[in-house]
Amino acid sequence: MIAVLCGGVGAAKFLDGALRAFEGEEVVGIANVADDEVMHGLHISPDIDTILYTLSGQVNPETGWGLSSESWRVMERLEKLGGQTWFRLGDLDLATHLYRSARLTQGATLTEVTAELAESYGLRLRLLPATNGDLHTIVSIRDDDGSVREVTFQEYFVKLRHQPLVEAVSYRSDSDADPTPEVLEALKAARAIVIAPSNPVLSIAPILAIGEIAEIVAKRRNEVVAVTPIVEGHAIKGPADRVLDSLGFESSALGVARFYADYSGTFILDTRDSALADQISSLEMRARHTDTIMHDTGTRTALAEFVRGVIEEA
Ligand code: FO1
Repeated sequence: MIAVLCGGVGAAKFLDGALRAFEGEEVVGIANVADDEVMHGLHISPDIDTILYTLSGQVNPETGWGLSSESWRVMERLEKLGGQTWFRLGDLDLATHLYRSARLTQGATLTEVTAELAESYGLRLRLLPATNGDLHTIVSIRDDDGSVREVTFQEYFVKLRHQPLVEAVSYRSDSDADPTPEVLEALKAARAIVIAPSNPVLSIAPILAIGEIAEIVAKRRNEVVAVTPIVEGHAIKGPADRVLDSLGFESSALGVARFYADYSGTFILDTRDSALADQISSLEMRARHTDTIMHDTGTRTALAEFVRGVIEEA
């Protein structure tokens, strides 16, 4: 069994390839839930939903989130009513949020509801939220007048279109943001742990902010393989490069490797960055390189197959 620490779009594509590359072996996705937010009274789990929709072949390919054949009648009417509409919820996407929110209100855990949704969307992997508790990524941004204020992740990412300068990112949890028993069991039982090509600060760090998860991953560092989300200094999607910069991490594959140095003994670079291999080796990390840009099923599968080869190198 392979456990994969996952964020949003990049992770969903990697999991799609992993299901093919690790054919016949269980793949368990451990998903970031610190982007979750309650809006309109609905519990929204964007990284989980991006994985559900991508792996069921229904994701909107242009955006990487939401559903491909979607209508927006509810949002149009909500706009007329003067409701909040900066976070776009399609009519069919709303069904997922309505289902999840009703089940949570009935007392189900996010783990149970995610398993039910994975079943309904026909997923062939186990998808586990990193925690059932409240864990939120909070972004401290500097406004034009120089003042610093804290916003939720979705406010930064969507409402402010990740334009503001990021002063800091923190991961807030109330007392019960513990890892779920299923997550701990998967991390201990996995023959390898993969850190998917997700935003290290916005998607992976919140998972590693859960103490027991960080401990197990660090202890199993020799069986951990991290895949770079940054190629030639740029993120394939989203603000990973700029956020890394603003947090003092060089927005390069080397910066990401440094970020993961305590947790991963192996780092997969893109071949375009293979010149960085020596510097990565000096972090006591095995550096391997391949084509890491996933633009179709073939490249997703090839990347996952390469990771499998690296895992089985030992
Ligand atoms: N991202 C946007 O840029 N604009 C949106 O209006 C938006 C709506 C949305 C609705 C449901 C959902 O699951 C995701 C949505 N996202 C939207 C993407 C979301 O902000 C990101 O997927 C993650 O939070 C970061 O990976």
